[in-house]
Amino acid sequence: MLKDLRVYAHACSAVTHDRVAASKPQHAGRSAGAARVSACATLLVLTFALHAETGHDAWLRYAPLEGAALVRAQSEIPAVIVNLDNSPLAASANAESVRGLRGMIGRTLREEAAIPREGAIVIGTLDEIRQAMPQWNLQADLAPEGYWLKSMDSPGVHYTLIAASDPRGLLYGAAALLRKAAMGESVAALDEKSSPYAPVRWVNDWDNLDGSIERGYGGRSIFWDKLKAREDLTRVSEYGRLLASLGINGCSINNVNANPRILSPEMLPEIARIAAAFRPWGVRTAIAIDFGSPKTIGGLDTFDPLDEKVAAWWKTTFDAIYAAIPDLAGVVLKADSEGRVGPSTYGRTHADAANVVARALKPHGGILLYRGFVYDHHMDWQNLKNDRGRAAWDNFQPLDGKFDDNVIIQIKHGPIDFQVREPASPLFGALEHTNQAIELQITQEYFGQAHHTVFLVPMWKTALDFDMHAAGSTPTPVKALIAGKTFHRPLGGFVGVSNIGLDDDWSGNQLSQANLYGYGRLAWNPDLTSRQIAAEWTRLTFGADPKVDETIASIQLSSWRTYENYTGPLGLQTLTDIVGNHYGVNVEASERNGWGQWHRADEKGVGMDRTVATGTGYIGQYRPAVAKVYESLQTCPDDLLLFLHHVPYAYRLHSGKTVIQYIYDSHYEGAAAVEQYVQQWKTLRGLVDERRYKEILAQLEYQAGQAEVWRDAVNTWFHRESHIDDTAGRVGHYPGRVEAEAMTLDGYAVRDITPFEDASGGQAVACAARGGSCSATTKFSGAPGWYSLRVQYFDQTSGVSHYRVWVGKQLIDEWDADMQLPRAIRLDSTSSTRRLIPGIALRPGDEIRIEGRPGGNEQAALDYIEIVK
Ligand code: GCV
Repeated sequence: MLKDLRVYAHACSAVTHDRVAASKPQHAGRSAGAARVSACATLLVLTFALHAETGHDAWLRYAPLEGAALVRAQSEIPAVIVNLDNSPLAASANAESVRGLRGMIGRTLREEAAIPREGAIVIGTLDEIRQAMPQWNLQADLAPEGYWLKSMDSPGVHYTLIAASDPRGLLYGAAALLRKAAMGESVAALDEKSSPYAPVRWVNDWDNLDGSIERGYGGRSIFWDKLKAREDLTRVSEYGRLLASLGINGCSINNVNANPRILSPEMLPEIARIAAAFRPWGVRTAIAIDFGSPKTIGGLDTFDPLDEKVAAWWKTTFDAIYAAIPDLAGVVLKADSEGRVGPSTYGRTHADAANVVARALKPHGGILLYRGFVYDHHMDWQNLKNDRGRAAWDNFQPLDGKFDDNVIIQIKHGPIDFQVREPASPLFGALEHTNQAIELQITQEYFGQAHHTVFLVPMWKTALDFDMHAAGSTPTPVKALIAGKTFHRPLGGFVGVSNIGLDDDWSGNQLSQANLYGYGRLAWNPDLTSRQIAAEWTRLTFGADPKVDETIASIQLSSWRTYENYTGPLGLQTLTDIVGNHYGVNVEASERNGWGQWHRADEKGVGMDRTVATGTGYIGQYRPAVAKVYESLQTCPDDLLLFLHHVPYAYRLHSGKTVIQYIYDSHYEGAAAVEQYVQQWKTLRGLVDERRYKEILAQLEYQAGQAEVWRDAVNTWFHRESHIDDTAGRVGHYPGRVEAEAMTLDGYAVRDITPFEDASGGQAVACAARGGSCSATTKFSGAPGWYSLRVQYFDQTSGVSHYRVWVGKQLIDEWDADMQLPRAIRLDSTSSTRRLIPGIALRPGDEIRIEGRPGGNEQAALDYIEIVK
């Protein structure tokens, strides 16, 4: 259908052109030609509307089915829909079904109040359906929030039941039916029961009350603006709809670095408005609170959790909140972490802190997610026994069994902080009498933010599937532990740190939506494979073309490894500026400070010794079966080697390669892989709507340049530190590269760059001529032929410089440095950006001149050019 329209639109555009050319001398009268032009214009508008996808609809586009899928769906979907349940959730399920099917099969189902004598989709709880149709004799035992999609044949009439044990299940059942239809599956003979893997399936949005978002890359907050809930909360209900389609049942609406003001009485109506926007979608609202609130908001002289006044204050406060929002899901609490106050102020334990809040929530059915992300960020880096990785276990394992039943310890998937490669946190295997949840970060804080494509599902699955050997010989993967299955806990589940904001595409990057989708699908069913999730997302988001599916899956499924390859392989962690923007390269930023993200690379070797024998003892926090594998160099997996061991650069991996050569090679492989993604994506031209095609292409092209920046920076650093050459001779040798500082400079001044690895040769050139321009010139001395020119320049946020490139007297390219890169203030790897100019005919002696005109406080800086075949 879309393809047909595209062809027709093309024909129209040809007609339109002819008409314009031919019609100049004519005047009045609506000729047949004009009418045709106008019909074409209408169609073009329609076509444009169909193609101008912003990403706002995400995976709920309900695009028209095509071909056999359409024919089948039209024959299988009945004309009527009946909703037997009068809850707002069932109303959403009903409305969404009508909306989705209208979009996909082009028919609007008739809504009727009772089950008709013709085929119908029937929405209702099991009890309601049994009551309406006792003769169906429906037998099923459905778990809370679970659903049953069931085809029922009464004589001559075919019904499709969306049955559930409760209204939330109806919502999830409707979403599942729509997903099936959108995937082109038959819905004629259904008998599918599904229930969530765990009761807690939340997102945490780190939104500040002023409308900014901590680690948010998709625009400003959909919830907050200027310390109030936004006037227009449409996006909140749209977000609720997206979340409901995945089975997410709770959302914490403010930053875990909580502004205490969230608990002040004037915020109650604001929270209530947000809760109302979410409610029809079965998403219960939660809030993040500050542990010092009894003092800062309550006016008490203490927030000691064992003080009765404090307990009473929490009780009164939550009684008032629940009076306004009876279905508040609960609370998230970050205490004694990264400067937040906590029980340590009074020498109390985390259990004391958690329980005093949990007891105030308990009468209302509320739960407390108490974050396990507690560590000392002022540790002595010179003490080789210190280890931030130990912190979660050290803080919480001794308290196992001391937490109330409505407390859940929310544990980041790895022991540090969402790094590109970490082992599963040992704490998962150490809590037998305490509820736990896994915290996964959907927002790509350490994963290139909105500028790099990294599909996180394979990484999350690695953690979820990891067997902690926590109960003898029974397999105890992390997913079973956090769902409470292993130790029969009443509560537990999944928390995802969300990646959405007000941007049209929600996440600042079309492909990053897949991470929210994947998180939600895993929270419902962690046994889904990464491939299944990628296929679903791609089909729902971009349509049914198999080439689109294969290409996007191939990019997505390799993207974590690719990103790891060009950032920090072998368990080094993301070698970014951990005290700055968490984006650009800064290999040493993690060292010589108290934050504890140390990799301990020096001239002799690299890696954190976390062994029991000689290191920090972290490995001993795992159960013996796991500890044994990690402790020994013989069995420790290469991917985690440098997270767990300190080894010399010449140490040989299981593959036989030395550590240093692996570092070099993986960076080249990673950068080459992104270059390949660009080529793969280009094959989708015409198969993906133009706007999203171009946006993704631009993003991948940028990422390819940035991956090279990473490659060169990390390799340069390790080369200089280790004094060991790359056996393939690449590191330090860049064919066709001409350093800006080696060019003939007019106005440009040479600058040393910090850290040195962030610019080629450790230097760049910057132009101080305000209002004027500078130039850097070189003479081409290679063989005549076609070349590509790469200009590596610096795009800071402090202004917009203009660049022009000349070959001899011919201007061959010009552009503005106007990207908004994350806190790109300095000349470093964050602002370092590549301009690719393909197809240039060069002859020996040609003069290549780059002219930079500074704009604002940006200095039109240049790192190098590369002239490549
Ligand atoms: C919300 C990391 C992030 C912080 C975040 C913290 C946390 O340190 O950089 O932005 O704070 O984790 O998870 O609490």
